[in-house]
Amino acid sequence: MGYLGADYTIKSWLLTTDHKRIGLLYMISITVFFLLGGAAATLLRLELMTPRGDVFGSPDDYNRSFTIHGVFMVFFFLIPGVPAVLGNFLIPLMIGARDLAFPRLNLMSWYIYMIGGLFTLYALVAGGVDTGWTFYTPYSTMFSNTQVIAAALGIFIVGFSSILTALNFIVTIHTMRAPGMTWLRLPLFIWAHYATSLIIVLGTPVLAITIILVAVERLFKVGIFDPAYGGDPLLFQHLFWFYSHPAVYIMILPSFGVISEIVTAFARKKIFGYSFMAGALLAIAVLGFLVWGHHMFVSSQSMYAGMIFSVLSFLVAVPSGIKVFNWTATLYKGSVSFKTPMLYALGFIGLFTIGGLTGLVLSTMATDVHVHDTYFVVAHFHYIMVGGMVMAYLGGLHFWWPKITGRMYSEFWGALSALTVFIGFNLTFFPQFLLGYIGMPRRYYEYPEEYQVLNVMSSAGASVLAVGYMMPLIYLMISLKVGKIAGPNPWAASGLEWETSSPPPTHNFLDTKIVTSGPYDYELQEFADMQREVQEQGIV
Ligand code: HEM
Ligand SMILES: [Cu+2]
Repeated sequence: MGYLGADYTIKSWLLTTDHKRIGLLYMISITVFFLLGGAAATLLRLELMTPRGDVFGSPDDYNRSFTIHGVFMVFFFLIPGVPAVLGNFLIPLMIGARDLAFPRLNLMSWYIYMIGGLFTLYALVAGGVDTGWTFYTPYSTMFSNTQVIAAALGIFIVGFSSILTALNFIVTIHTMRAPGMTWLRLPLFIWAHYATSLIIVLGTPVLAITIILVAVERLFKVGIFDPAYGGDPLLFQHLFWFYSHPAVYIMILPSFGVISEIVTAFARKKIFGYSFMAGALLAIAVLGFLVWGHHMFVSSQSMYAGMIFSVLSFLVAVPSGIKVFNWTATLYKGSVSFKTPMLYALGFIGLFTIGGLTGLVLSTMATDVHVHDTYFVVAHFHYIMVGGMVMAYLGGLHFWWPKITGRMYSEFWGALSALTVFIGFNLTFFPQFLLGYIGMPRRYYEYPEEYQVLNVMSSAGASVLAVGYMMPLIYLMISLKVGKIAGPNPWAASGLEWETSSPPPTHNFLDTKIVTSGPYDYELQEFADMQREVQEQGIV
C-alpha cells in the first residue's frame, strides 16, 4: 500500500515522520507563501502601471509591499522550495534508503518553518515592514518604525529549519546509501543537494548572528552598525551579503540537480561529463562564499577589494558555464521528447543563461556603477530566481508528480502552462532590463512618464505569468481524481526512485536495493524496451 493511503487522519499527517509526507506538508506551506508573495507582487505591478502613485495610499505602503514580497519569496519559498519539497521526498528514494537519517528532526524542521512563518505573518498584519528584504542598517535599526523585530525573528527561526534539514541531508547521504551506491554513482540531484546543504550549514548561522546584532542595536541602542553610536554601517552589508550571496546558490543549486535529471531522462542519453557536473556544484558552493563584495561596489568599499571581488565573481561563471554547456551537450544527438518537464527544463536553461550573463555585467565594476540599484538588477535576479528556480521546481514537480501521487496529469495542460509561464515571464522581466539600463531606479513607486510603456508591458506580462502559475494548481489537483494510473516508471527513467511503486510504500522499498552501475544508463537496451512498453500502454 502506498504512503498516501497508510492512514487518512489529520493527526497521522501532523505527526508523520515519513519523509514523503513531510515533503508534501512543505509543498502545501511553500505554495501558500508563494501565493501571498505573489499577491504582493500583483499590487506592485498594478501601482507601476502609471507614473503617478495611485494604488497605494502612500509610498510607505509601497515599501511595505515590496518588503513582504521579497521576504516571503526569498526566505519562505525560494530557499526551502526545491530541497524541502523535492529533496525531502526524493533523497531517500534515490539512494535506496528507508527514510532520512533523523525522521523526527525532519518533522521538527517543518514545525520550525511554520513557526517562523507565523512570526513573519504577524509582522505583516501588525503593520508590515518597510526595510526591504535586505534590512539595511541604520534604517532598520534606528529609523524604521515598522515591525522589524517580528519579521527578523521569523527569518531567524526559519533559518534553523534550513540548518536542521541540511544536516539531515548530509548525514543521510553519507551514511544511508544502498550497497553499491558509491559517491560517483550518485544521481546529480543528490550531489546538488549535498553541495546546497554544505552552504546552508556554513552560511545560515552568519545570518542568524547578523539578525541578533540588528535586534540588539534596535532594542538597546548599542552602536554596532549606526555611525551615530560608533558603529559601522558597512559591517552590516558585509555580514548580510556574506550569507545572502551564498543564499542565491542555495536557491539555484538544487534546481541544477532537477534539470540534470530531466535532461538525461528526456534526451535518453547519459549526462555529458558527470564528474565535471558534480565538481561544478561543489566549486560553486565554495566560490559562492568569496564574492559577496560584488553587492557593495558603490558602498565606499575599497576599490582594490572591489577588483578582487569582481575577478572572483567572474570565476563563478566558469562552473556555471560548465553546467549549461554539459546540458546542451547531453541534448546533442539525443532522442529528445518535449514533454512538460522537458519544456520547463529547456526554459530554465535559456532563462538561467540570460540571468547568469547579465550577472557578469553587474560584476564588472564600471558597468555596475551605471546599473546598480536600477531595474536592471531586479530583472537579473528574477531571471535567476523565477526563470531559474521556479521553472526547475515546476519542471521537477511535473516530472515526479506520477511518483508522488501515482497519477499522470494532463499533458496538454502541462505543455500549455509551461508555454504560458515562459511567455509571461519574458514579457514581465525583459522590459525591466531596458528600464534599468535607461535609468529607472528600483523601489520607487512613482516614475517619469518616459518609463511608462515598458512598465505597462511588464505589468501585462505579469498577468500572463499569473495565469501560467494558476494552471498547474488546478490541473494537478484534478489529476488526483481523474489522472491515468502512472505505474512505477511512466518515463522509463533510470534511478532507484523509479524502481518502486507509485506512490511508494511507507518505507520506500520492499527489498534492499543493490546498485551495480552508475546513473543514467539510457543507452542500454533495457531502457529502450521499457520506453516501448510504456508507450504501448499509452501512459504518456
Ligand atoms: C515567482 C517568484 C518571485 C520571486 C522569488 C521574486 C523575488 C523577488 C525579490 C527577492 C525581490 C527583491 C525585493 C526587494 O527589492 O527588496 C523582488 C522584487 C520585486 N518583484 Fe519579485 N519575485 C517573484 C515574482 C515576481 C512577479 C511575478 C512579479 C510581478 C508581478 C514581481 C515583481 C517584483 C517587483 C515589482 C519587485 C520590487 C522592485 C522594486 O521596487 O525594487 N516579482 N522579487
Ligand atoms: Cu551576489
